[in-house]
Amino acid sequence: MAKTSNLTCLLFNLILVSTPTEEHEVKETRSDDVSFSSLETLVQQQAALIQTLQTKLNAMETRLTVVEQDRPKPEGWTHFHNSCYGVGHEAVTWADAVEICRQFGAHLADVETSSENEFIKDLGRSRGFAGTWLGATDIMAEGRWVWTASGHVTEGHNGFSDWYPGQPGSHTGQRCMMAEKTYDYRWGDYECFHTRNFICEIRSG
Ligand SMILES: [Ca+2]
Repeated sequence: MAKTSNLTCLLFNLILVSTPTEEHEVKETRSDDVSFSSLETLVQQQAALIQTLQTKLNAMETRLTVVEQDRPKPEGWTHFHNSCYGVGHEAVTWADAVEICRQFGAHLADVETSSENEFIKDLGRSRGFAGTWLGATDIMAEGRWVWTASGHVTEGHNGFSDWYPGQPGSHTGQRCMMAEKTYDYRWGDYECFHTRNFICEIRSG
């Protein structure tokens, strides 16, 4: 009798262990609900944090613009429209010109309009420079000429471009833009190691 009772108990326990109960399934469902709820809360917190950071970034950019506009321009530089320009009176390589402009908080000049183009041409023309380096290069992607200051391509932006006919040429290694005297200061591409004068630019608005 005792053996029969023990066997019955054993079978009963086996059934309990091997058969998933409704209660067990409910517990799993509740666990999923909790996890999803936590994830949802986390996503909302992250979205709020991103919004806060974006607001702070916008405020910092506004303050930076104000500081840049208030910064006194270097002595001897010339205002024209929304920028001022410094003329490099020493002939240096394109890379040196980039670095010298950077030391003034400026960039090697980019040309965005025909009026700015004429102004920059005259800076070189009036001094009789053999050429002036400008701030465009295709060193990152051959044939794709980009103004380093803005990242815009030299053709198409503002609908303005002033390459001399046949320029930029197909010669490899000519990766830096120059306004050259023999082209009446229209644009040509040259090896960056040449030494030329240069024009720096600081945007003021
Ligand atoms: Ca410019």
